[in-house]
Amino acid sequence: MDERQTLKEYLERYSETGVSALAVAAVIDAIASACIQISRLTADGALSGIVGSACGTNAGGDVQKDLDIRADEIIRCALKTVHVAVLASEEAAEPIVGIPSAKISVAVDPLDGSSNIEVNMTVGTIFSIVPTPDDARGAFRQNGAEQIAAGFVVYGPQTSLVLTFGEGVDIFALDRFDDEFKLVRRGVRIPTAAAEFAINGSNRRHWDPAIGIFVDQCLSGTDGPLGKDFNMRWIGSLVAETYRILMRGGVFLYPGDARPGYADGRLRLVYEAHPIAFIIEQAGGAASTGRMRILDLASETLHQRVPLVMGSIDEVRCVEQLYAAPELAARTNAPLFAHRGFFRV
Ligand code: FDP
Repeated sequence: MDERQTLKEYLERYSETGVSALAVAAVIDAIASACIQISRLTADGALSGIVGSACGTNAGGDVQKDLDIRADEIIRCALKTVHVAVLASEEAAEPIVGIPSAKISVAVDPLDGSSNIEVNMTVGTIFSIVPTPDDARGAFRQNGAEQIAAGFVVYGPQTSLVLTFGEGVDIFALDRFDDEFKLVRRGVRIPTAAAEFAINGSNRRHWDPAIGIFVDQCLSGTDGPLGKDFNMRWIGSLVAETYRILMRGGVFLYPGDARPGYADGRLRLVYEAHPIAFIIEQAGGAASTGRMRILDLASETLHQRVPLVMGSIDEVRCVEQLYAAPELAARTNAPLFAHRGFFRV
């Protein structure tokens, strides 16, 4: 018999810690149920009518796929059953007001990585739970450090839920037989140093010098200033990259670049970078824009973008140092990289 703790049991225990904990637990339970439905749709694909076709454009200007829209409907429907003051979704231009007196508000990316749907690659759902301020309109203008809880679900070979309440990171796997999430990892820790990096290298010519230098340092391996050989991965799905980093370390970069509209990168602060940064820090990693800590940032607009560099602390700090003094790094490394750089600075 499987003795693993279920998510429901885990949330019951957490909800005993206070009145607001009860509300938070109810919200996570509702999101988890919605994610089980989304997991089924993702796994069934064309059999459930999901083909990954484009249906329009969302408020942030991204192409919306059929599963983006279905996932958004499922999450909204699930959250109607619990006490949420304001719900922000990547798929909605404006926040949706629920029960204004509710103590918590929720931001969600219903389906992250949706350009991967039609190629049968991992996608996911990201969520952030924040306290509702006196003026609920300010719910998503708080620093990321104010988050009460955050998590994401990856729909991969396994469906896994990653969760933090600000006291470490635990992981649950979906038991498809019982239709329940079960605890499989407690207190996940990211190695402080790692030798794997993830970046969309096709944007190389648009990057800031600091990013180009860092990537060249990784590519130069044991001959370079980082003194080790790096492996490279790019899945194009933030949730999948984050899960990999939680499992074995590494650094993920989606920097700002010179393409029109990409000055602050591609990822959204409120429902992508904030929750991912909270999780990464709680697992002992770091999350930064390259210039400052993500959790110290507050959003001015709901769909605001932000550069994101996150993962193993040593590599994130290395990028921050290059941003602090790019000319120094360029001077130190230029001769080496002029010869060996794959992506030349
Ligand atoms: P997507 O647009 O497919 O939803 O959240 C945005 C995101 O995916 C991330 O999951 C992913 O890391 C990134 O965009 C992929 O961007 P590129 O198209 O530049 O590869």
